[in-house]
Amino acid sequence: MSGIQPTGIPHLGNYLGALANWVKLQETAQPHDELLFSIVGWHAMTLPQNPAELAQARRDMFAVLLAIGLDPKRSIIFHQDHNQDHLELAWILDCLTPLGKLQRMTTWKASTFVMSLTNCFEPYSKSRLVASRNANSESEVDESMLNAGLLTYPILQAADILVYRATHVPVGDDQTQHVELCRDLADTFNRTFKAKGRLFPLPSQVKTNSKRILSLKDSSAKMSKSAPDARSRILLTDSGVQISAKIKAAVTDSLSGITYDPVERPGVANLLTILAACMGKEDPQDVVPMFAGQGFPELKAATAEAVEELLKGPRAEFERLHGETAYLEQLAREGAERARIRSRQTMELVKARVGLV
Ligand code: AQP
Repeated sequence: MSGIQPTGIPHLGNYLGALANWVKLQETAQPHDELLFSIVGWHAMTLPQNPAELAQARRDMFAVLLAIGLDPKRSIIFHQDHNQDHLELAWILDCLTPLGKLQRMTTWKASTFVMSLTNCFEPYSKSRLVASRNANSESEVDESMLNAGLLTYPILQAADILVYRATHVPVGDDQTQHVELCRDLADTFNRTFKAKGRLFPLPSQVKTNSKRILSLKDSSAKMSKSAPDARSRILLTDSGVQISAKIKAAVTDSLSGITYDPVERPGVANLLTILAACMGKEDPQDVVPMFAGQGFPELKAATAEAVEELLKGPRAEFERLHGETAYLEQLAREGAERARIRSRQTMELVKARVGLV
């Protein structure tokens, strides 16, 4: 089970960090494995959203998931907000979660600081983004001003997983703490309502080798859908010309030559990471020898070409699919129904255990 927020067209970071792995999992799964991939609209609401843009982003995201190769015959692809069981379980888990546990989440702790987006030296966190949008200053923010969803969304994430009694969660390192919380909540539920034995398996995080892709404009931040500068990210739907222009304008440094040094030369390291990932190489060091005696123009040209090669198939498929509204809606309905059949079984057992029959 994994999910992605409909907060815009996915970017290269989402693709290399998550979506490409989902497709790999689908290709390598055993016939009895069940795969669920969700577009998590309720999570998107933790940030202020324009309703028309959110509606469009939900539709686009569904088309993107098909365009990259997820197959609705093999995987259950659905909108989280089409299945109320997530919310019902989230409430029950809310009532089992000490407030202190949520306040210790690093994503929440980051929300007590306000930094301007251009100056922030850590990857964007939602909380910081909200805080900086709302307060527009660099002072400490009063956490009582932040919306409650920012505090409790890790519980909703746990419910997204546990409502299907999922066993494996393919997510990046930034989600380790949330998967730990999910395991804790599963264990707490199992121990609190143990009359008929353990109900929830403790899900494991499936770690991938994929690297964080950084913003093309600010190497101290990750590439992000919500970052204000559109030139900081490459979208899955960008044309070859747009890809070249964005990479040409990507930040590098004032040193000469090409070396891989993520600490001293994060901008160059980011381009090498992107190039290596697009060429199917795990270690960015492996592509450094390609640029012996060369400089940034050659690195940028090779990176743009590799990105275009990687994205042109999904882009063409997205263009073909995204106007097929009735077809996409039909698939979304079917996906949600398949998801509900599974979650309903869990919720019947949950409700019987807690006494809400
Ligand atoms: N820059 C990145 N590099 C590698 N992986 C990334 N992911 C996100 N950004 C990068 C991974 O993509 C998956 C889906 O992300 P999400 O949309 O659910 O949430 P996010 O991490 O908050 O992604 P964004 O793009 O930054 O969205 P916004 O701006 O809306 O918050 C996750 O597995 C994530 O690790």
